[in-house]
Amino acid sequence: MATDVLAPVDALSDRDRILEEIQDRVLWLSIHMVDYANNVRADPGGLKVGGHQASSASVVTVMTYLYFEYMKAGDMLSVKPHASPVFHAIQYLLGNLDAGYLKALRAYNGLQAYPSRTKDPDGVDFTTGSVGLGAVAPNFASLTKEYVRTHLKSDTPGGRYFSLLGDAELDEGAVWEAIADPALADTKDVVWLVDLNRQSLDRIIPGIRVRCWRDMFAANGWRVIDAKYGKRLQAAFAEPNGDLLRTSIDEMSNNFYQRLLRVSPATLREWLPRTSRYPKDMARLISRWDDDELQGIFRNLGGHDFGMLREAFGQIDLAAGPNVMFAFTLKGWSLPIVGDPQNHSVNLNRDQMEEVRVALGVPEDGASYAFDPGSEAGRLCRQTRQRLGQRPAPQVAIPEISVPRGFDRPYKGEMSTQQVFGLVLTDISRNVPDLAERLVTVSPDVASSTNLGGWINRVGVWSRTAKEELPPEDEVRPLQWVESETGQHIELGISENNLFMILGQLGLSHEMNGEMLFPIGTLYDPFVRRGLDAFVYSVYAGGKFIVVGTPSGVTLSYEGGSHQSQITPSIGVELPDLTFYEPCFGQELEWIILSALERVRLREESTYLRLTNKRVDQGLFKSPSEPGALERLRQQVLAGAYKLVDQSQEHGYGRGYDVVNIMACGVTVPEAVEASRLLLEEGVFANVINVTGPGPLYRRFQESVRTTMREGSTSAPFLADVISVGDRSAPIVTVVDGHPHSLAWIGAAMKTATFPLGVARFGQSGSPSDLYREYEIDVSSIMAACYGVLGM
Ligand SMILES: Cc1ncc(C[n+]2csc(CCOP(=O)(O)OP(=O)(O)O)c2C)c(N)n1
Ligand SMILES: [Mg+2]
Repeated sequence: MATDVLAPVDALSDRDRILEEIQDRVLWLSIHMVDYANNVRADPGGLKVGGHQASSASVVTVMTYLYFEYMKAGDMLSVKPHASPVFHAIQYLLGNLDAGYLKALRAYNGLQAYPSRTKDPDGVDFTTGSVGLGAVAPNFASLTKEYVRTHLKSDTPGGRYFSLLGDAELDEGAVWEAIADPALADTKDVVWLVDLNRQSLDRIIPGIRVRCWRDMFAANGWRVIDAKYGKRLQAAFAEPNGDLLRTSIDEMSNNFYQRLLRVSPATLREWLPRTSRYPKDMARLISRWDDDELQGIFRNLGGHDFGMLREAFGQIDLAAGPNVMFAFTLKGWSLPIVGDPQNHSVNLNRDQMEEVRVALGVPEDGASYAFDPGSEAGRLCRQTRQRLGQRPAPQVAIPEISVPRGFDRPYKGEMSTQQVFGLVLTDISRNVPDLAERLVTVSPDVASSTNLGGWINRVGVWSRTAKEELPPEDEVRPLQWVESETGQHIELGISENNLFMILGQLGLSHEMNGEMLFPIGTLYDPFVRRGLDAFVYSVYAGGKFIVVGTPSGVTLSYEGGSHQSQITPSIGVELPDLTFYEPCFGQELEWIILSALERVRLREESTYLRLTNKRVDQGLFKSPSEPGALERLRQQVLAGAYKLVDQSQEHGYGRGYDVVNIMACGVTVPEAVEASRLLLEEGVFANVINVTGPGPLYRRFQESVRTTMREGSTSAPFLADVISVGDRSAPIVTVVDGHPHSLAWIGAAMKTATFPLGVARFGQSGSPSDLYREYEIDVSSIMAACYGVLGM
């Protein structure tokens, strides 16, 4: 059993030596993975595979330090997109990744180009790729854990959240939107590590940026820590006249410093004195080091020095609030491409690879790149794996919550879907306690105007700070804003990016904390565009949530073109792992919300609901009394469409009659019903199909296409359950308060002539009827389109 007794690696100098050995191997593995993918693996297409050796090299020291010394079990790390090889290299050394994957970076079924929670095999904590988003995800994950802790009182592991980000990621507005949001201000267990290599993709980052960033973090309450100079450089500063070297390095531009990284030792010796006010003293100072020593000292930045990193990590104070460390590094550290301003996509050639392999003491190709288990490095790898636990973590069981299919509540009179949304939330809080206790709503300063008021009055607003006592007020306000640790609404500042980021992390609580949450976010529908990249990020990363865009379309009328959404239906239909609905009636929406919550529970999909503040006559919805028929209708609503007006059934018509199918979505359904009534007077039979969910409907079409491609035919043609055989060749008019393109495909799916109506120009202020007329989604336009498509 002797091998299981792990000798402690205590003495710091020994430890640093072992860390350096591991770091060198991590560096080798990272660049080897990129090299193999580009230069060794068969590439039939001849297309560049890509990968980032220089970006990886700049973080190998920090990541080695994190994993092999600092991190504890339960800690989570977001790794900057271009350092994915470093993450996988470490997982390989820890025994969490098979050696075969070292040859499969960017390969089909291999390792993804950028770290992916859902697609990589070795337990990525945070998906990254779109710069600035993965960087802030840990802050939202930390907030989520805090929410879980205060509500479910569960034993979620008390991990810390690290974000290792590229310095140019700080150019992204998403970063500052997150940092500035009051909801995130006091997240305590968050540490950002900025890989300050002072290079981005195209250029060297101007020095002024770094000074501004530090101030901006500090102004937002962050503790700012520097790992600027390594211990060797610090020792050099401590020499007589050493402060001359410090002043020179501090004052030289980033461009100048980077250039000096690439010059010969002789040139370095010649140019360094020129940067000093006391050139002779500087020349004397540096003359005490030989060429190798001088170059080593000049390059010895804090982010590549374990001693300095240990000291900087020691300054982290999690009780004080979020921490940020600026780790000064070199892009392409230890590689021949170091400091090259264009090194972002440059990879080493064969000779350079070989040179680096020898310099790093790596066994010849073909041998295992793992450490001998009996070696010191091998032992530290094993200790580290025991400390951090295995990856990926085992899956958590789905909670047994019985989500009802409906509430049997009648919807009467004139109601809007936005109003019904509020009622359904209240019904859940009254009737389904297991579900309600895990339901959390979020809104970027539009909670009341998106109808969350009733829910908020019931459940309160989440706040972790003690409430200030105010003098009593007589007036009873419709929206009571009671803040407490048990509130279930999280209010954000106006940032749609933050909304989608938090939805993604709340929506991953099941996987991250072992406690499922049912997150529902609301925002004005046009501003889905504003948060779109974060929306895509959160869905791609595997978050499961519901987002409600309301109000929507030109129906928002008086608010004008800047607030009227138009392209959002297309976003809803096209985003994978998302189901998009735009129902018209209360009963439909109730069924849809409950089914969306069930799909969150089953970890199947997220849902996007496009709602409206326009009230429509609920009497137009006919609820069958027979339970079987009612359930069939519910299924059709969820599957995306059902027939609301069936002229064949109501009035009968035979062959040769003028029949048209109007497929209408959301608020346009009553217009379509009225057009149908008027058309009947003219002898035209216009059925009305209520498209409740363009998303699932399009998916059904795709499924029928795929089945036909695979099997030559489908058992039932597309929409056979909704449009009967006799009506299948009838022409179609589609109507949506959004871009007509979003439903235009239905003609191809039905193989029949189709006129798509919708809003294809920017909107403007006016009453709904003014605008419906202007954008031709009113009753007369629908009638005209029916005549047109019938060729009348
Ligand atoms: C939103 C977004 N825009 C652009 C890119 C393309 N891009 C990839 S890396 C990069 C520069 C990154 O620089 P930095 O964060 O400093 O990382 P480094 O390569 O220096 O490690 C850019 C612009 C991207 N991935 N995401
Ligand atoms: Mg950089």
